[in-house]
Amino acid sequence: QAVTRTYAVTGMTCEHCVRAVTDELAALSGVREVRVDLAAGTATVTSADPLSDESVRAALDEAGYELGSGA
Ligand code: 9UX
Repeated sequence: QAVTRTYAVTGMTCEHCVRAVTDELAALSGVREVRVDLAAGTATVTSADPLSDESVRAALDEAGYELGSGA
């Protein structure tokens, strides 16, 4: 039973950012699919189990971006 959630991501401004965010989130345990929308500033993640906000925040921070509020 996969879980899909959309996160607001602050700081993405180009396609390289999209790649960096996608790769970091894809590396999290249990993640099956990541779709990043540059224009919307969001990342939609499908995972086997719900991800903790802390792990998502840490992954984004690792890539140089921030977990925003909302979305
Ligand atoms: Mo280029 Mo996207 O520095 O941050 S990777 S704008």
